[in-house]
Amino acid sequence: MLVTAVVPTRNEAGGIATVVDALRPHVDEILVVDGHSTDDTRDRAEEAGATVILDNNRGKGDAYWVGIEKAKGDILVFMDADGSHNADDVPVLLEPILEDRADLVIASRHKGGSDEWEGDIDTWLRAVGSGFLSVAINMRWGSNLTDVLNGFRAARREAALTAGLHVYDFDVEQHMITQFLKHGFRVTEVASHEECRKWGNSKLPTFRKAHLFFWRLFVDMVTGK
Ligand SMILES: Nc1nc2c(ncn2[C@@H]2O[C@H](COP(=O)(O)OP(=O)(O)OP(=O)(O)O)[C@@H](O)[C@H]2O)c(=O)[nH]1
Ligand SMILES: [Mg+2]
Repeated sequence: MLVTAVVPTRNEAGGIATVVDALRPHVDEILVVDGHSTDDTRDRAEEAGATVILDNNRGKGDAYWVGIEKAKGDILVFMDADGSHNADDVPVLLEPILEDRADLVIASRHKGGSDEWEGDIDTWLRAVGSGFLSVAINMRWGSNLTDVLNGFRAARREAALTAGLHVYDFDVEQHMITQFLKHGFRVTEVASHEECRKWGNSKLPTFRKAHLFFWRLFVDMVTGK
């Protein structure tokens, strides 16, 4: 089975080469899906050996869908480009899919911990919001998830294409899970430790975008596939 890493980037020149280097031993293809960065992200990624493509400039969710469509791999690994995810955990993410126990595997910070949680009110709000969304999704679809907003995950590409994604923004993480569950695919979690962003700036203004996640939960709950 071929494995493609899908790495969404927007202005991550500071560390994209490090991320590509770290992923290389674990995957067959590295697809950097760039959101029209204004720094040297694309050049740095290409120099490091990644295949670089542009998304449609609509947000992280857009990058995910472009990556799903363009990837050559049978399994996709989604990993952020800010140094917060540990590429050495990729084999742990892949295992449930390779053993045919899951179609989507989420790296859980509740099982592996997160340095980001030792932060300010902003990170506290994220943790509480993520917990609420996880509980709501579990109650609605009978799943047993703890970290539905974590971007570090692996998916069977065929299942991702069947499930489909209809969102363009940061609500893509929870939406991917609800789409898989709606289509009867198996979603599970493994432990993975998250570190704080190591370079560049956050693209997610927590307070300004908080409504996005709750609105998406509502829409996904009341609509069909
Ligand atoms: N292609 C694309 N990538 C994006 C976009 N917005 C964010 N990203 C990337 O998505 C990943 C996650 O973004 P982050 O800003 O780290 O979001 P976060 O992890 O929720 O927040 P922090 O880690 O606190 O900064 C990073 O690799 C970003 O570069 C976008 O609009 N398009
Ligand atoms: Mg991040």
